[in-house]
Amino acid sequence: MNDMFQGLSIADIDAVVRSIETLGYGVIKNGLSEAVLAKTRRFVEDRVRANHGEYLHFTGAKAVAGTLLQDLSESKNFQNVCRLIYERGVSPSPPPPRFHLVLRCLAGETGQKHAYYFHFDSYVLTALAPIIIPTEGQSGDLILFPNLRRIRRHYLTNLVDKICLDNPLTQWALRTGVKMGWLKPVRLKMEPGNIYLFWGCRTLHTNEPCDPDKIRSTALMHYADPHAHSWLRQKLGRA
Ligand SMILES: O=C(O)CCC(=O)C(=O)O
Ligand SMILES: [Fe+2]
Repeated sequence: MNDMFQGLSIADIDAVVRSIETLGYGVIKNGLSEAVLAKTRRFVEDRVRANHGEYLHFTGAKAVAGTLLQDLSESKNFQNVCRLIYERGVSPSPPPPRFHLVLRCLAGETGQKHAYYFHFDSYVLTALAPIIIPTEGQSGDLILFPNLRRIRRHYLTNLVDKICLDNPLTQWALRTGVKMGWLKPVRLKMEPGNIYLFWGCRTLHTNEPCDPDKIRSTALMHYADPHAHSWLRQKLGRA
């Protein structure tokens, strides 16, 4: 069968899960072909140019059609890899391999506002494929404080965490701590072609800025929402 993603052996999957647990992230090296990267790069460059060189993001399968997010999310091999990582790392009963897809394009002055926003993802596993990473000036590294908390079983505890984190004072303290070197996150200089994986809902993370005249673009596949059926969340109508 013609699948754009090669898949991994069980030993490779185990190594990725071990790496996520110990280093805080795992890498699938050279999992993407240059052709698939090139068409996604073109997609990003065209859209950013049309947006006068400013920040953009695309969410959902329709919005990212024609990019590697479509190819990867439809790849049976990639779906299997995520399911197996989840099974080994979290529980033997993974949800169906459906992804929340986001393509981010940091650029221009507006791009600066989308850096240093520390957060936990709402999904368990985050797979990140860098599309364009600046090679000069600030590279916009991904920074991680891995596995800080457990998966929140209840949406309410997740919400309390969010309120504690999502305010100017906490964000300022984290940003300052990182810039001054008082806090020592894991820092990833990402390379297009690789796929980076981490427990998004357990790992406090953000990206650093890049220079305003450069594009930094990342494709994100978020897998397994632990609060998909939360009554409270539905009532509050929150993401
Ligand atoms: O673009 C990145 O490097 C990370 C983005 C991220 O964490 C997110 O969108 O949830
Ligand atoms: Fe995130």
